[in-house]
Amino acid sequence: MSNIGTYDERRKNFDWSISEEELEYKPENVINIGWYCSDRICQMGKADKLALIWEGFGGREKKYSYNDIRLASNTIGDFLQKCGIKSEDRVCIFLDRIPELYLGFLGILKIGAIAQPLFSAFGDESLLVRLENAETSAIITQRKHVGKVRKIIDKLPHLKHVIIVDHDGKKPLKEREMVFSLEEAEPVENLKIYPTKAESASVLHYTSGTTGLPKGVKHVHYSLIGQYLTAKWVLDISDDDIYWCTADPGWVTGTSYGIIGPWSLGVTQCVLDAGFSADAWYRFIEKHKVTVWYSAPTAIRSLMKAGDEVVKKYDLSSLRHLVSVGEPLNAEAVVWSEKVFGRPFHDSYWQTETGAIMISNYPGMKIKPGSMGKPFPGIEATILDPETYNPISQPGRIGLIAFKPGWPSMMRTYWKNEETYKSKFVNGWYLSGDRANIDKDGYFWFIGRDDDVINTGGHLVSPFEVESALLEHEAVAESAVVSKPDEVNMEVVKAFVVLHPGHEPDDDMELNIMNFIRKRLSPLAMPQEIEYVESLPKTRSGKIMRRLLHAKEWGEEIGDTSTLEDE
Ligand code: 6R9
Repeated sequence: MSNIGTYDERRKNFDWSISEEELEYKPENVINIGWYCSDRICQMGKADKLALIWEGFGGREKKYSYNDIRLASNTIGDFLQKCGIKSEDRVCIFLDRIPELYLGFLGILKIGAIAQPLFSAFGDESLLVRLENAETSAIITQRKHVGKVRKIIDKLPHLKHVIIVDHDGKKPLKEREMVFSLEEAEPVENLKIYPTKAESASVLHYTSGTTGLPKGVKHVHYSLIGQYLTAKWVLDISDDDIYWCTADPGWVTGTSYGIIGPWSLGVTQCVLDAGFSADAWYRFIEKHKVTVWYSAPTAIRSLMKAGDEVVKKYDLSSLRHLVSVGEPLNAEAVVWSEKVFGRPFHDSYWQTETGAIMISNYPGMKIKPGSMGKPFPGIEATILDPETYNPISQPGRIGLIAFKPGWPSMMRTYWKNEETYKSKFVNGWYLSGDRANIDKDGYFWFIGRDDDVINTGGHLVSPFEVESALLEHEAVAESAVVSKPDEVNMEVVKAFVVLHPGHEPDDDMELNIMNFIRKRLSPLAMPQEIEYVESLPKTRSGKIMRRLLHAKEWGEEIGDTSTLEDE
């Protein structure tokens, strides 16, 4: 029997107090995610149980019990406090998926500070705008990433500490830099846990929109109530599972379900900090006997591409439940996974802003391949008419996905951007910014985004950010960025570029521009193709008509061009 039992029954009798009671939380009490994910599990008699099995490049392995993660997070929290970090200060984690990322996350929360995880492949410009906006006090990083911090530190007066976790003690430290080694530090047995309440800020995740700078999505400690129960009912995690979430905690899936969900349930989880290959992933599942696997469509499509033969080389019989998130999960991928793993991938839909899974396919519920499933019990979801913002009652009609506000893990605001936060609510609904329809059985079918944000391999990229970075390249006069179709990543970034006179549109220039973006922003934001054009289509008011370029790439109808400048 699955944890959720029968979906329809759960929906009928749902109250978030189910989660509060299981977590022994009473309104107005202290609620600290760092404590819930380590100390509480130890107090429940599971101190010696494995919390983390970590594997790095070349098969290097480390294991941590719940008592180990309790002590390690105490030790990091204590160190931060001694540096002068106080409650609500922002502490950025800029690390590869090494144990310090996971343990540091808990340590930051334990002292009441706000964790700001950032993807370690980010370039200096991506890092700068996010640290500037959050007025971050400290950054925890590695030797190999510290160069990016050094490049921008003069522009960051709030950043008082650059903490390097793997310093070899040889190279001299620069201004504001300091060394912390988890292995060498004296373990701190007793740390005073900061008495955070339901509405105390916990995590700040940055997400990209069509326009403007990335937005800092503010979450609070009460989000645990949602993350715990969704991990239990959707991912179906139980005590003796071995759980693997393939997402990086630089993104919300990697924190909500790569740290908080599984550890608040006291389960053993695995982390693989190595590059992707089908063999490496299957070997990892076989070796650690992974039972529950949370991954993403791009990874699944890459595994499909690697073929069925490679699957047969490994014993994957431990796998019990498979779930996917981040982008549309095509029906073929569901059918394929059923064929080769004997289990279908269950699609789940949610956002950085929602903090936890909103729509999903549940264990025991009939899956319609290609559909996202149904709203989580306790979540009221609808499709709104894009003109009137009223719910659409006819099955199959496309509209905007919207949710009735009030679930525990909902963002509380965009950092220093209350106006944009408010603009997300209309007629008492939260607008997701995605389009879908609902069939006659209540299943949601994803159609697309309602903005220009590019979802490449499950990662959101802002065309505006890439266009702005392109303009900083000396050869680029104008640019427009759209997505183009891609077999594995669904879509990738494509840039249209007008060069300044005197610059040649040759292969060298293309590579040069691509690398410029990769270094400044990230490998994800790097255009996979650059097309040189004489001019860009613009509206009479001078705005670039991305819609036209997008339609051309996707072979779609161009639609209304009546505001085009050249007509
Ligand atoms: C958790 C996460 C959110 C956006 C979301 C939507 C897309 C997520 C999806 C999906 C189709 C799914 N998305 N899950 N699209 N099917 N099952 O991914 O958060 O990085 O904020 O992205 O991703 O467009 O609005 P985030």
